[in-house]
Amino acid sequence: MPPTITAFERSPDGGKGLARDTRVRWALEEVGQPYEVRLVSFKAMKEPAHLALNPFGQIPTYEEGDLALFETGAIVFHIAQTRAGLLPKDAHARARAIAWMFAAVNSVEPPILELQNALLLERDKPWAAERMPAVKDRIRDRLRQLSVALGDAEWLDGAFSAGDLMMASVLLRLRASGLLDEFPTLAAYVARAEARPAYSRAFAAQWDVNKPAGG
Ligand code: GTB
Repeated sequence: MPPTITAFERSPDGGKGLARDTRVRWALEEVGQPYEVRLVSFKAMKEPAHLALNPFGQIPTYEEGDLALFETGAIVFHIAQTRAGLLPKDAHARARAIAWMFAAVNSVEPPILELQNALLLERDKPWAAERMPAVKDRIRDRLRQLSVALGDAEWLDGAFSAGDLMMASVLLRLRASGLLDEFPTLAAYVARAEARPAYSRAFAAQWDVNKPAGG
């Protein structure tokens, strides 16, 4: 039986690939693993059957045999560990690729989420405009550091890895803000990641679910 993931029945981004099932689809596509998708509504996500898979009532989840996982970092790590193609064989290179996966979700994604919250949830607060420059500067600090680490390399540490997959997925969410374009080497890095055939297949699969009727 192929693994089954969950995704939004209707993603709030209308299929721009920003919901987190895209990174799991992408990892599965990179390793050539067919998968099934169970679409869930916001209501169903908070019901016991889904909470048994993800205690936070979120997507995506991953089920394979008697294994059930949540958290995209853990899911992509599991896929990368159990199939060839997303982690180097050399033990040290593998450990460094895993470090980049953690860096993506633990060091780079948090300030980006702060921006999303500021834009979506705090826009009408009296202090929103005053806070925004600090929120953006915290992202710029991380992007500056990341662009130094990347330098003029194609990927973060040798060949494309699960570390790049997670990092590019996190950075993609910044595009609409214009902040990514302030760092041309990172914008080019994300564009290279998006040009991978596996990413295109993952994007197309989620678009198929979310595209406007008749689109
Ligand atoms: N840390 C978890 C992980 O990495 O798996 C975070 C999972 C998560 O945030 N899931 C979101 C969710 O289920 C969907 S991706 N939210 C519903 C809820 O909490 O009730 C976040 C997301 C949602 C919408 C957009 N968008 O519209 O652009 C982008 C990203």
